[in-house]
Amino acid sequence: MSQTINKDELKKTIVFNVKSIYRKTIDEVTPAMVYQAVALAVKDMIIDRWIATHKEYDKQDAKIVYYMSMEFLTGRFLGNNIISLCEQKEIEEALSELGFDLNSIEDQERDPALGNGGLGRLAACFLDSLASLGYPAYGCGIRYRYGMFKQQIRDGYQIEVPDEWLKDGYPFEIRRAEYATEVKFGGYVETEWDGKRNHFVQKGYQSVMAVPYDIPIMGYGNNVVNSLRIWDAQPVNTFNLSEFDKGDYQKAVEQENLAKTIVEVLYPNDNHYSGKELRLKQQYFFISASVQRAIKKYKEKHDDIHKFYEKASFQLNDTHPTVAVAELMRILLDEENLEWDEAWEITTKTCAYTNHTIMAEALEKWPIELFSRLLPRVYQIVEEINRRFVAQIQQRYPGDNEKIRRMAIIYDGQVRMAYLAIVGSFSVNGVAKLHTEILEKQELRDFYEMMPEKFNNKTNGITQRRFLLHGNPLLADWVTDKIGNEWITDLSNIKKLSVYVDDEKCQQEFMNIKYQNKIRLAKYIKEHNGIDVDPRSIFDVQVKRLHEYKRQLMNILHVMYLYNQLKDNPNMDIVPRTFIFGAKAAAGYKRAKLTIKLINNVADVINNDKSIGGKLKVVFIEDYRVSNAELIFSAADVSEQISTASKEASGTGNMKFMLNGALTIGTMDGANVEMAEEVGKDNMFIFGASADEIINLENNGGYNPMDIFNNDQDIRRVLMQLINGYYSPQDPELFRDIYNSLLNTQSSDRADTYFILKDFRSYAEAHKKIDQAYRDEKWWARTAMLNTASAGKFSSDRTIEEYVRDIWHLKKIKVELK
Ligand code: NBG
Repeated sequence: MSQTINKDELKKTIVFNVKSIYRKTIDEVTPAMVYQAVALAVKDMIIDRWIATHKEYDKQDAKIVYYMSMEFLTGRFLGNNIISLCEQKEIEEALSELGFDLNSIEDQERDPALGNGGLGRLAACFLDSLASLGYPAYGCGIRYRYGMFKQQIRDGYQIEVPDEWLKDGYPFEIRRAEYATEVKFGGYVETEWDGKRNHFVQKGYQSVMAVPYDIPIMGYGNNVVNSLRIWDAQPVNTFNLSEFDKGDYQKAVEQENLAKTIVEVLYPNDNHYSGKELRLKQQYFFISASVQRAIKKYKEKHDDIHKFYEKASFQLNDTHPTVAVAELMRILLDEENLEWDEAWEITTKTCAYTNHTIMAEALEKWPIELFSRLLPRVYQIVEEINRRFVAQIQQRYPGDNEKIRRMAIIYDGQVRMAYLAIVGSFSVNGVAKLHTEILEKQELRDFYEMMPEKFNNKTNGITQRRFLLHGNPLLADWVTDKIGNEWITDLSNIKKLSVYVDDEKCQQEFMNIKYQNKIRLAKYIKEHNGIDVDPRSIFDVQVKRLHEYKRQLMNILHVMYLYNQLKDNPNMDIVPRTFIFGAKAAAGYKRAKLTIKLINNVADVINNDKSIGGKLKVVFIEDYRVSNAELIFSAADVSEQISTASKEASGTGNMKFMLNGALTIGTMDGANVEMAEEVGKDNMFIFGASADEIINLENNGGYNPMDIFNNDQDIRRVLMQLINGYYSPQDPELFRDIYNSLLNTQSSDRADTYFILKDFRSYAEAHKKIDQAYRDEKWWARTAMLNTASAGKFSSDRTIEEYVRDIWHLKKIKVELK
């Protein structure tokens, strides 16, 4: 196993791979074929390190964290792996000598898009940090055959196209059939008395085989390679059916269908649960397989199951994997034959839960009818957990039935997964200071009061290796040139840039890099949207999932307002601005999709209006995903983080922009609050109502958007343009729903649920300040650099160290290569 790569050998390997995979010579192949050949060559370089890492786990008898998540939004691996090997130059040269360009080869990779947004991307950043810091970890997830849909924009509307990421095979994964595990659904539970105790046996069930595929997660420059283990489903061999079931053809067919459908597709909802039966099946499927496997692995080396938690932590990424609490109990009770109290102690010392949202519609609740039918034994266990917990509540708060109503795991015919997670875990964390505070004081107040010791905060982070080193190579080189390369593995070093912020030459260099990146993005926009944008204009960007609370609508309404001003006064002195959007809407989220249509219609009108002299442009980037995100963050001047205060748990895009030297326009929400602590409020454009104000209005009323509509003629004009056909002449009613959402009290929703009109004026003011500030080139350059220099706290390495210190208590491993 050699540490360094020999360029000539590499060339030979690539040529050989092309031959053996495609029966072609290197001068006959397409870039997609070269990608496969290079990826396999890189996998060859990884494989010994991967094996060595797992040998080292065993040797150290290391504690492992199992990061359990329905979503891992990893983005492409080739580029990241090459960076982690620290052999970029060699590989680049080898390819170029073969007549290929590394960037365009990387472009051939389909993003593994096994996630929706923030939560899934966070999981991917965490895996990168765990490996780079040398901590033993598995990511446990699902190998969806179709990941997040591809978005096409046709006539301004979002169209969802299936994402066939596995079509040509995924070169980095390895099938581990030897670890296949059976997972059982449905049937009924029989109790068998053995003279001493009851045994619970699930009968008449359907089952599938869970077959794991491992994807290597390379640490940066340290030879550590962890695994992302994603489970595929296959039909069980019908020969395995019990005697009773043999010949049951119907059942065999059903089992086959179950296996086919269960991992078919990722639910495309972000911050919103769908309540679909198949979703619960997916959850139990990957959790049961992962928990069974973790126990088996432990038992290979240990015989005292009571100490399981000393060697394993399960981190539950939101409520989706919460069934792990009950599944671990089931295995300990039914298969390890422990007593309840023993099993409960182990479980509650193993599981830890991260809450990622306070949005009510995201908190999963399963009807007990469905839950108990699908998971009869697991349901029994949840009932018992609930019975004991309710008894505790009664003991602590005698006669307080309100408490039980508010806290019981099973209530009103539903299983409340967040409460199961809290009760079954030793740690409950929020993802930014403000968010954790809101959990403690508002959403989970009762639980915090009863078990404050469980609660803690872990402010999110991002990996600088993908979002600066890989995504912004020009800036990365410049930073290294100035302060050395320690920032790559310890981002707190980036603070050292502060000494250069007043240096005019550095300011120029910094802004010149930004300019180069803007040219790169402008080219991408031209190629993909056919729109010309001027890289000298301010690139003002909002990219994230489309959700009402994130308020893309407020952004576009403000663009409409600016456009009105320009139409009234074409000579108005404003710095040319390019408003860039990128966002997928959940397929069934009508208002979100209509907002996309609105953005595109506004874009159409504005971009084609010669009379405003190109002072405004609006671009909706199709199919926003990790790979184009890297281009976008590096090219942004202004970062839009404008959620209704209290609603965005943390945000992580905000950090990626900051690191790349964009200035934030934002509310005091999520991690924006901590960004302001780091860089100073004066170096951001903060606006809008505070979380306290919003929560107060929500609880006590007193907000009437109609007052604003009546009193503010600019706002009124913009809103009227939603319903007078200004942006939809063929169908003036098209945007009526959006108009109504802001003004009319419909059904249960309060009008303007997300306080857009309330914050509009202060938002517009903040934008005016941006316009002024941008004219002062030195101030802007200094502030942009200061943002980069102040982003040190927001590395996911820092976040992971905190999880390790407070929750997982892992030890670092070292992997030496011979
Ligand atoms: C999201 C929040 C974001 C946060 C990410 C990662 C869900 C349910 N929540 O604010 O909306 O940054 O989680 O923690 O996806």
